Amino acid sequence: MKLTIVEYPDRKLREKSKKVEVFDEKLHKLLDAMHPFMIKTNGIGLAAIQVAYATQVLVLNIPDEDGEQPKENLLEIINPVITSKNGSTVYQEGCLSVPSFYEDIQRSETISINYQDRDGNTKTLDADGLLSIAIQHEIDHLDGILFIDKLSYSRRKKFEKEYKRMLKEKKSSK
Ligand code: QAP
Ligand code: CO
Repeated sequence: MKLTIVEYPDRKLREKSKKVEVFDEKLHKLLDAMHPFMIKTNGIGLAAIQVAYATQVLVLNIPDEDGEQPKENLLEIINPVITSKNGSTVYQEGCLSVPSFYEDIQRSETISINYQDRDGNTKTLDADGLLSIAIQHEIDHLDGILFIDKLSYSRRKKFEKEYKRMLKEKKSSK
């Protein structure tokens, strides 16, 4: 299964992802392709819509203290629902779909979620730190929301200018 990244300003990223109803081979193939794709592209989190599949599927692999991303730490999250959130934290976020741009974003510090695993089993997870931030970032993707949507008006304008220049340079170097 060959995957390609969908990049801003592609309108595909604004689609609302559909709930997974069948936990079959097709889903497993998608999950099995998303993880190596995420690692290869230097990601720590990836939503299916970022590779053009509008389904509520996320993979997350938060680096450990040594910066490694062993497969044992891989989290596959399907149909997530946030059941509680607490506190507030700021982190400099990026996104594979918005390459080379990073900005401070405010989110809840801790969250609890309900979700399903690849076999449809229901799970709960309490997350804090970078995992909590990453899950919130990825769940936003399922609703068609990008981290740049959370910037102030002036920072968003600065982003649009920088990003457009970057896209132009990319094109002219092709
Ligand atoms: C979402 O982001 C996230 O610009 C995952 O050139 C971000 O994996 C969760 C990436 C911050 C928590 C905190 C971005 C790779 C990867 C780039 C990513 C780039 C190459 C972003
Ligand atoms: Co993202």
